Amino acid sequence: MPRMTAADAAVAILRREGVTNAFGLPGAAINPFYAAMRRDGGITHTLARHVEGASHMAEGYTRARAGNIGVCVGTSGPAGTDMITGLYSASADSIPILCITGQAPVARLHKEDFQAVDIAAIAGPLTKMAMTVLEPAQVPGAFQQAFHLMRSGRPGPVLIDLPFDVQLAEIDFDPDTYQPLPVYKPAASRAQIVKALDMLAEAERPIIVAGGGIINADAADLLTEFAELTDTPVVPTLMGWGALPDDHRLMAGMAGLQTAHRYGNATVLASDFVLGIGNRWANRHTGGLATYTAGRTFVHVDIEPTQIGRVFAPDYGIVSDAGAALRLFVEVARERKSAGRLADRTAWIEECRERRATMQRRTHFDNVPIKPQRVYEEMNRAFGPETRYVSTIGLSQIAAAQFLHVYRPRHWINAGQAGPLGWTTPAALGVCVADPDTPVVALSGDYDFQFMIEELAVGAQFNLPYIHVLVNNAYLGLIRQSQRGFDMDYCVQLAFDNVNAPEVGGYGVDHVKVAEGLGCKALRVTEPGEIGPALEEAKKLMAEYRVPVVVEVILERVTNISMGTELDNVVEFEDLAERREDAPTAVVALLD
Ligand SMILES: Cc1ncc(C[n+]2csc(CCOP(=O)(O)OP(=O)(O)O)c2C)c(N)n1
Ligand SMILES: [Mg+2]
Repeated sequence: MPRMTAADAAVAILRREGVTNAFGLPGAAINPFYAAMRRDGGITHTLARHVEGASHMAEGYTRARAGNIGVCVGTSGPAGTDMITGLYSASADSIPILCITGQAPVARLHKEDFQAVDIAAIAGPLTKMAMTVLEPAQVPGAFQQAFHLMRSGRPGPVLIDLPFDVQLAEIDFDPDTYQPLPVYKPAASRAQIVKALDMLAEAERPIIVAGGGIINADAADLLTEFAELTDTPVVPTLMGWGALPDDHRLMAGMAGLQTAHRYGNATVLASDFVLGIGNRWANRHTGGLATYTAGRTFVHVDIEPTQIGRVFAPDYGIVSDAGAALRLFVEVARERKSAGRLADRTAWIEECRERRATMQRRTHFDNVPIKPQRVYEEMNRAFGPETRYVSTIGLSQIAAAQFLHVYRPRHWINAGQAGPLGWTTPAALGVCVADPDTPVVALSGDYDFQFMIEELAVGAQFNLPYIHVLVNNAYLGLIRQSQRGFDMDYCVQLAFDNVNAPEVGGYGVDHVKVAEGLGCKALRVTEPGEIGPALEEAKKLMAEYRVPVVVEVILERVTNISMGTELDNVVEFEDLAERREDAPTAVVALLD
């Protein structure tokens, strides 16, 4: 039997489970694992500049491609606690990442050793398994189980904590005969799908709410086929955005309190039946449940049995992987179609499309300082359907969801539930590592950008080029807007006179200088007409220098973005589009 250190066995298992990349930073307590990675030579390591950054890089890496599992590695103590935010955003969005930490030697765990912290206990509620491996011979089983859990059922992260002496201990392990454990994914029965389709057939105004579970199951094509077969309009959730292309005739718009379209909400409110697939009825999607559910019948398909009924009781629940359910939905719908048993939905589809063509928000403003809406209009012009967008939270992200267009699954990469500021830059870098051939465009507000700004140096060091659109209002904009309810503007200002950069006009941080200092390229624009040319210039700079390129757009300080507390009371703050020229990049042209 081959003998090797437990750390060597761990690395051998990573390789056999398909891992080719890791994100992290070493420390004394994890050096044996780094030594094993070095001996193996098959894992490309990206050195983060902040350990939280490594965890978000791992998330970006997983989210970019079906089957990927991002691995982040850190030492004992603060490295593990830094990665807790990544474990939270991964678990909240059902994203598998494997977090590996070093730990004090087993015999010293109880002695308050240097950087000994009970990271497994801290990570417990955020992971599918969090384990400090105390016996070297358990290391292979812990890793094998980790991959089984991350891939089974509702995907999510795992933490494995390896004491220093456990990593170094020699064990018997045969990598050649190692085999991944089977993956468990519940699948709907035909009877369940028939029943759901019978309920859909009885409806007059049905919609599908398409969640991130469809993206996780790599089942966007099946969703599209099913929607087309049954002529059912689709409302993607924020995590499901891209499952159906934005220019598809059945795309009905997103619904919700913030990241939503006016026509999306109106269509949900007009519907009488909702088939939710791989979604979790997030509160920013539903708003008040009385409004959301009144007069509608609900079927909920989810891979996790305890998700059915968690937020409200559906009329019918099916426990299934989204892909397995959709395969059967397509099969039964095909049979019904050829038997001429599917309802004619022409009038309902036309009604939804009409809403899309009349209920648009205005994007075309010529104001200086620039209004944010105009930035997204210019981005729609500059970036094609192949673009992958990455964002996290803020007015910037909310407006992006209202105005940008997404055409493919995994092309809107967003920390939907947790929304940690600082997520965007490292996640974008993880996406670049996962797919160097697809253009990546990150979007941040100034505050999100300043969290984890140092990770730009990782992009410069490892030649991970992407465009980072930075919309700068020198405000914690989303929080400023929500403070209107308290009649205050308190502790949310980021503006100051920068003694080194009078040219930023009181907007505080000179992001261009910082980005350049970190080895990136950066441009700043202050007039709407400059945005388009700057984005084109950024593409050239990115190709020439192979580093992240920041395009900072100086916005007007105060712009309120549409939002509300119920689907039927979203407040509009700006003029609505009345003519085509008001929303020139809208996918469906405004009816004249
Ligand atoms: C780690 C963390 N702390 C606090 C928040 C709360 N928060 C959400 S958005 C926001 C302000 C974001 O400002 P900015 O990035 O400039 O975007 P803007 O809203 O101005 O477009 C804050 C503080 C958060 N999401 N994450
Ligand atoms: Mg801001």
